[in-house]
Amino acid sequence: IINEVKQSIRKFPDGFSFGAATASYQIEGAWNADGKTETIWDHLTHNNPCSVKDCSNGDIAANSYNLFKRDVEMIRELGLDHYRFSLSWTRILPTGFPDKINEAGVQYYNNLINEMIKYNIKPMVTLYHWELPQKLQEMGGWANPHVTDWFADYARVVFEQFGDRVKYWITINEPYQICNAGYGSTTKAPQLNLKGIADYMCAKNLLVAHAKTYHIYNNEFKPKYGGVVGMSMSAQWYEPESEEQVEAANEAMHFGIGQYAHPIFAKEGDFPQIMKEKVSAKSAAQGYYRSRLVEFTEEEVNMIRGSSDFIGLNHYTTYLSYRSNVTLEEKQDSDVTSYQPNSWPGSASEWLKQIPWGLHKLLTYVKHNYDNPMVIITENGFSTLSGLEDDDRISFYREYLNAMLDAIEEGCNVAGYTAWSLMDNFEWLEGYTVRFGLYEVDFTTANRTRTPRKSAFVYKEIVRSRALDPIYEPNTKVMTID
Ligand code: PNW
Repeated sequence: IINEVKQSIRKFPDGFSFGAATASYQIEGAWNADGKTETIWDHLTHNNPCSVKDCSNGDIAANSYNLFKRDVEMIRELGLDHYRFSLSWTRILPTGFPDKINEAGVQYYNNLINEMIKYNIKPMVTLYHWELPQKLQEMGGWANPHVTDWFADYARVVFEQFGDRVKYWITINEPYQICNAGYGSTTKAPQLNLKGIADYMCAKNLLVAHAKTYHIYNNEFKPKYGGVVGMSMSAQWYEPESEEQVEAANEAMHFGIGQYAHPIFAKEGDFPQIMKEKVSAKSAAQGYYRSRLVEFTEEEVNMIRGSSDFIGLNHYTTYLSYRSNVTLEEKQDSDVTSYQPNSWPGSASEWLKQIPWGLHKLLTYVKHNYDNPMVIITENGFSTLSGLEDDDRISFYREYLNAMLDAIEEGCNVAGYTAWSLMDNFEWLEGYTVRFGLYEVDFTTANRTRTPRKSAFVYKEIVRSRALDPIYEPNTKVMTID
């Protein structure tokens, strides 16, 4: 039997890039060190602390601001090709604007990048993983159209400082969480809770900001540095509950990944037609004088269309969808309900069920709807409670990687895979109650000791062998750098 298994071991394509990801607020700590100023997540956790499950915050987090050398050591232990991390806007620009560049903040990221380059690890840098400068929020944040220039100016500073060494850029992480959650609900900063209004203003401005940034890089930096720029989309899969519900699930996709991917990757650009129609009709019926969906000008449609070299997919889970009669009072513009059956295998997070075939279907959807773009899976991972024996996480990674290989064999253009996360971190409103790390972090000790979980050893073997051995059992005694 073992021989049969060994013969069926699947290989990853040549040149495929393996990595792991983190985000600045979730790991760095040092929230006000060396000139850094307040962001919307500092503001939320300090002013509304118990909207976080354990009333915790990211003031210290995993203390990566001081422990970045250990982080790079972990990346070397795992043998990763790339490491995806994000920059804190106010660490670099304390006013939010380029009038004052904070040398200490720039130095921190230079130290981290240089340490990675020294060991041949490719930096994949996210400019914005949810930490808007608080002062910019007070001026409306992503709902203020001027944010498109604030963001583009920040991006230009970043390209000037780090562009010589960073070849993979992600402008923005998960617009859906920024706008729909942060502006349309209270589940992310700035907890504005203006669903159907502020989330759509945010969506428009964010896409324009992204496109301006893409064109700045393309015109001014790409000729000398030759890197690529994309965006990371929250990309969950919506499966029809039955054969009759194909249209409903399709609508859920358009209101999910489509809201942000369609304007960039679809041939015709712009928000999906179904979104434009539904929001416009509902707005009229509700007594608004114009559609709550803030529409793009033709010039903006053209500027946004094609403004990415690759699509970053943050994929975790799958939902079942069916058509439902949503009333005008419900403030929901899609006429679809989505849910996860209790029978689906769960994780430590209520929303995260393990459905690997959802990734296969998602990649197929992206290939068909967006003209087979280059895909980088920029996040995929599983939550547990603390503890080093994480067989559930191991099976999650194996099965999702297997589903990804199904898609690649069918011609999906997937160039890289990034595990979320390198280490345990501040999980937003879940605080430190759930863990996503390949490495466990001990948040009770001052030195935030990092210890590899069993999944770290298995992932390391996958990366080393460039293959998926379904029965490999690691020796978890010693982690080494090979
Ligand atoms: C991502 N969902 O957020 C973020 O990019 C990370 O910062 C975060 O730590 C990680 O996933 C785990 O939560 C998501 O509801 C939040 O499907 C919600 C969903 C997906 C991703």
